[in-house]
This record gives sequence, structure tokens and C-alpha cells, in this order.
Amino acid sequence: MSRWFQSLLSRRDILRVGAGSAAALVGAQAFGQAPMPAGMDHSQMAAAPATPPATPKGHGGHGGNLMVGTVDHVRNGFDPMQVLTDWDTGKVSRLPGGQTLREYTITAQEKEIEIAPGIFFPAWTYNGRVPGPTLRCTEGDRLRITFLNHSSHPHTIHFHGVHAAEMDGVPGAGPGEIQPGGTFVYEFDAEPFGCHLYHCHATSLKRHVHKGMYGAFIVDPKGGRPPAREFMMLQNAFDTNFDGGNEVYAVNTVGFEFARRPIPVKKGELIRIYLINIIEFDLINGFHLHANFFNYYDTGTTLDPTSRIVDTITQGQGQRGILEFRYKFAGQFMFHPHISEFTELGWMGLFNVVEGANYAAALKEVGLDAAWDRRATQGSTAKGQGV
Ligand SMILES: [Cu+2]
Repeated sequence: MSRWFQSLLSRRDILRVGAGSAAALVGAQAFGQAPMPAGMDHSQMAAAPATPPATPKGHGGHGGNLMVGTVDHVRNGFDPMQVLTDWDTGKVSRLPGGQTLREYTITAQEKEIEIAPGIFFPAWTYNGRVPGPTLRCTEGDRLRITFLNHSSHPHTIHFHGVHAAEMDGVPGAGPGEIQPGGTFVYEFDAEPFGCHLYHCHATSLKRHVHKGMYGAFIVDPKGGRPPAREFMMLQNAFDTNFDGGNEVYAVNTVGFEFARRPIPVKKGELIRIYLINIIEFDLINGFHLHANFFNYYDTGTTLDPTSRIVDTITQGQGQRGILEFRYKFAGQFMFHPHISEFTELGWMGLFNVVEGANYAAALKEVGLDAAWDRRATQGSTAKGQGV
């Protein structure tokens, strides 16, 4: 047995045993907890067993490993489905010269979060959530981010982008690490436009990143992008036993959340995903879309696609990009990395593609409302940014 395979078994056992009875991994019939429209083709879910595997080591397909039970999003203080669209455009005003000023407050806090049903992780957070708030602005805006360290460890915020050395949020530059009880105001102009991220850069970097101190930082081009339904998907993972490897993988923190609650979209509409890979310990991750192809904008710093008509992309640690696509057919379609191990450990979801007339019902099925729909469709417009 290869060392890799031994390691995989061990990691999967941890997920099962660690979850206890609340979150045993079972066959795809657990998917029945989620509303499944008539006509759902189970063949899309790979080889799902008709009954739970006789032993916990039974191998299901992509969709054959889901979790029983639900995560308490209220207790967590954030819902991955809301995180898809909850742009934080800051408190907006104008500087004397006419430049838009956006002010944000970010607080470092320690908080236990539930990352899969019954699996809790002692996270270090920005604003009590993982990922932290999705900061969104337009290229050229002045950003003023007040950082308060309310945790018991030194932290920073390092933004990807262009800024002065003292604003870089790394040890030895400017204020360096902000000590417990300390505060600092990061200020710089947003450039270049693109799909970026921010994260803590205190030492040891890998520890601060895998504990959950990161978030999306989206800078829109001045002229905007074409209207679309937009989602922010941050690929993350958790080392629940602190052995330097991850046990649970997800988009927006909660394993299999979008398999249990498929994301509603309308057939034919343009969908844009801001995709970020912040996974620590694993060198690469990626994204594969079923029954579709997409255009990809590497780092989001161009208005022309850098890859056209692809169905799988790879992102190394810290890489980001923007995906654009439309669905030709209604139905439920999977998305996941083409790294099967990560898929089986939580990083898998579904789009629920519906005709326009069925959209309101699809929203309701997964507990969403018109406000979520509005945020998804107005994210890239100036109107949506409160200017
Ligand atoms: Cu930190």
C-alpha cells in the first residue's frame, strides 16, 4: 500500500470517526435530505450505493460520500450560501479630491466553527467568520481598513495588490505584526482590478492561514464587467488533527454544503465565479464543471479571457481567477476539483439550473430570498456597491 494511499485512508477515517454519529459518511441516499427535483438523474452522482456501505471504508463515487446532518450556520455566524454573494463594499464617502473612500473594520477573533456536521475547528478568524468578509471595491478607490486584534496571538492583514511597503502586513515592514489588543489602519488605493485575496502574514504563515485568516478581495474594473449572476467561491480546507495535512475540504468552509443545498441559477444566464484557492498544505487545487465549459480570466486582471472554452482549471496556493459560463440545459450539475480525494472529503457542490419560471421555487427550496438574488445579480454594478 502506498504511503499516499495509507495517508488517504487515515485522513478519511479521521473525518468519519471524528464526526461521531452525527456525521458518519454514508451513501448518496443521504443526499435525499436535500430537495431533489423530479427527474434528477442519479447517474450524475456517479455510482451511488442503494444502501449505506457495509463498512465505513466502502468507496462511493463523487457523490457517494456525503454527510448526515447539517451544520448550524446560525451558531457559526455565517452561511456559505450567503458568503457566495455577501460583498462588503465598506462605508462609502468621497475624499476632497473626488476619490471614493471605502472604510472597513476587520477584527481578529478566535472562534470555534463547525466545518462539517458535528466537526468543530478552533479557528482564528477575521470578523468571526471563515472566510473573512469579501471586500469589494472599484479600481482607484482609496481603501482604509481599521484592523483590531482581539485575539491572543499577533496577526496582520496582507493584501494582494499594489501598495506601500509599510502597508504590506508582513513582519518587519511598517507596524509588522499587530499584537493582541493592538490596532493598525491599512490604507492604500485599490489596484490592479482583479480577483484577489487577503490573509494574515504573521509567523508561522502556514499556521495562520490554515487556521482561517483569509478572505476575498475583489477589485472591479472602472467600467465594470458585463451583467452576470456572481458568486465568490473560496477553496479552503482544515487540518482538524494538526498533523500538517487537511481532513476536510470545502468551498466557503463547510464540506458538501452546496451538495446538500444546490445553488439555484437560471438556464441561459451568464454566471461569473470569483474563484480563490487558499488551501494550505496541498500544493494545488482546481475546478471542474460538469456538462459545461467556461472562459477563464487568470487572476481576473484582464477583460479578455486568458483561457477559452475549458472545463477544468488548476490553481496553486494563492492563485485566483474568474470563470464565466452559461448553462444550456436545466438540471443539476456538479462542480468539484478534479482531485478526487478533495472531492470525497467535502469539496463538491451542485448548480440547480432551472427555467426562469421555476427560479423563485428553487430559491425557496434552499432557504434563499430575493435579497440574495439581488446581491448575486448586482454585485458588479456601481449601484450594488452603494456609491
Ligand atoms: Cu494571524
